[in-house]
Amino acid sequence: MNDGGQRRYGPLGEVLVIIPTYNEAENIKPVVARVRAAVPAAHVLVADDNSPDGTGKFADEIAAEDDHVHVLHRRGKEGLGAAYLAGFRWGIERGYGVLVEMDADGSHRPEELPRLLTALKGADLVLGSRWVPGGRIVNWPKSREFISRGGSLYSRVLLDVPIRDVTGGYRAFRRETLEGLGLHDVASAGYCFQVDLARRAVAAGFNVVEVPITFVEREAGDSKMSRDILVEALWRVTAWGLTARAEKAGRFLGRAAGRGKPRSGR
Ligand SMILES: Nc1nc2c(ncn2[C@@H]2O[C@H](COP(=O)(O)OP(=O)(O)OP(=O)(O)O)[C@@H](O)[C@H]2O)c(=O)[nH]1
Ligand SMILES: [Mg+2]
Repeated sequence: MNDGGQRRYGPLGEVLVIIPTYNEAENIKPVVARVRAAVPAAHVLVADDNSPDGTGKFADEIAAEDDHVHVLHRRGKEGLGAAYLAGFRWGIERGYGVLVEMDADGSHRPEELPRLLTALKGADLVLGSRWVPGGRIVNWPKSREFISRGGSLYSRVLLDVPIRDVTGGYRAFRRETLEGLGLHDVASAGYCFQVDLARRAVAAGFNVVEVPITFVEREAGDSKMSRDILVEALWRVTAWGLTARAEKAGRFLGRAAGRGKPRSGR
């Protein structure tokens, strides 16, 4: 994307893997164990929205036995975006150098995390990507693939971001990158949160690198994907795209009007 090759990057610092959960009782223990095995030095923060199925309690049980595991109990279901924002704040306050986004359902394989972290040594933000060469999806119905590919294409064209997988949620951020995204006014609740962060990173001039991943469909628990989430993504992405275009046109017209004016002064 940007020319990251010219930049010098500092050491990564401590890694916090943030896992947002809503009703992931069957998945939470296996996924945390896999993260701890894949990157033993990393810490894990489970951001649970008071799941009725007891996910938060299972997370507490893991945390009681492992000082690298932490739990953020939230009041109720407020969407993926809000859970990540709270998790980022938690991690930044405690001085972590790298903040990772990962789903609880095993779709984002913890065993691939070392590759994302290696790429982050020379980047501001690393995206695990299904739609770059080497990226794969396993057991995904055609309908989901169509929505995901379509959503990425729509966002890429409308928002003018040179990213193949704009909607993916397996990501590693340097803390300085998150601090440079102006997160205080992020309002996206559902999956368009990921598109929002990607477009902010590109607009801020950060070096965003896509690394191929194998995305595996969840085997246990229920999807939280809903019509509301898709509708929110569609209207927000469209509104961002149209606003950016209107601003561009405004700047162009402003410059053209300036050129038409008689010169003042000499
Ligand atoms: N804290 C919190 N986590 C959420 C919320 N909605 C979804 N999640 C979590 O976000 C991650 C992604 O959600 P999924 O339901 O797997 O979404 P998906 O991958 O598009 O759908 P699947 O096909 O079911 O895998 C999972 O870890 C969910 O438990 C929410 O409102 N709050
Ligand atoms: Mg999932």
